[in-house]
Amino acid sequence: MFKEIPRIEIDEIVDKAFKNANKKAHSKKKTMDEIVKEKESIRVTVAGDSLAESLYKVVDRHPSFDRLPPFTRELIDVIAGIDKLRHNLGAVSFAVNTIKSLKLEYIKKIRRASHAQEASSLRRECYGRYISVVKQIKRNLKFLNDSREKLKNLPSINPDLYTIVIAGFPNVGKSSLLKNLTKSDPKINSYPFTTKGINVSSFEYKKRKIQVVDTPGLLDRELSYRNPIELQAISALKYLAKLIIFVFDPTESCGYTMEKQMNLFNEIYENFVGVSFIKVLNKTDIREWGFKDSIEGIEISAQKGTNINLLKKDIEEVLFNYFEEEVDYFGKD
Ligand SMILES: Nc1nc2c(ncn2[C@@H]2O[C@H](COP(=O)(O)OP(=O)(O)O)[C@@H](O)[C@H]2O)c(=O)[nH]1
Ligand SMILES: [Mg+2]
Repeated sequence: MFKEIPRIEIDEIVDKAFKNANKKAHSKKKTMDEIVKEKESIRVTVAGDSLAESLYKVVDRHPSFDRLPPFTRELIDVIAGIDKLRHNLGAVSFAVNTIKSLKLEYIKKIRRASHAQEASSLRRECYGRYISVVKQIKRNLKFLNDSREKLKNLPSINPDLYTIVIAGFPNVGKSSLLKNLTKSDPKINSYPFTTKGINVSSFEYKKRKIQVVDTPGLLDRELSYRNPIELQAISALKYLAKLIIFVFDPTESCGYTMEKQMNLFNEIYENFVGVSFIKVLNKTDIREWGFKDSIEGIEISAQKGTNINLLKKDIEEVLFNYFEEEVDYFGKD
């Protein structure tokens, strides 16, 4: 989405505008004064149009933030700040309008000029004012260039798909489970707010694509340790997640006690209201290491593939209920 937005270099757009203006400045008038006046008027017109167009493209190619899916909007807000984007786009819009009115103002002035020299000096004056308008929005353009760089690699999570999020402490087996559930290698997307990248994969359920994501750095630590950006990223997940599979490691070989794991589960459970949850106890293949199964959940081995089909059945039940309800809601006879 943000790849379509042009990067603006002020020198380039000014240069291009004035070159275009020179190229197009032809006149078939008879007298020298008339020829110069016509050429200068064309220069002012073409340069103004070219500048306004270059700048307008930046504004126009930004998405309409209000119409974005909430997940995407929240992400953009985390990464670039929607209020700031709006403010900077507003400044660029204003510059476009200023250039357009300068153009009209100088076309009139040049028409009224009494001789060639006056027309040329008016044109130079107009160019000077064009440049100063563009320079005034230098910082706004820099902000937009920078945010474009940050946003153009927005991960390819599709907010319109039913999404399952895998949560749990590091090393409990989330990535292993993701691979096993989807039987394909997850795409790893980098996210500006985690250093680790988000894994995205999918499987099919009754011809529907179900998206599964593993979010290292987000749902793998207590919320109380989070900085505001991470918290906002987590809140973005609330718009995305329909089902959370929480992975426990009852062997505690991940390095976290079951008590800690239970606390994290409770925290996430309380925060994701209206989301379905499935609890999974992983690493049953090394049960002999000690296995604290005081918690109810589906006992699996993500590594060996044990009981993945049981887990799938539970997932399908959640999916079934969700899509049945959706059909009811939209009024199937
Ligand atoms: N024995 C055993 N090891 C597992 C199982 N699932 C994951 N692991 C191991 O646990 C470690 C962490 O797994 P990973 O999937 O990367 O966990 P994540 O950090 O939660 O994504 C790796 O060394 C895996 O090989 C399992 O079912 N059994
Ligand atoms: Mg992982």
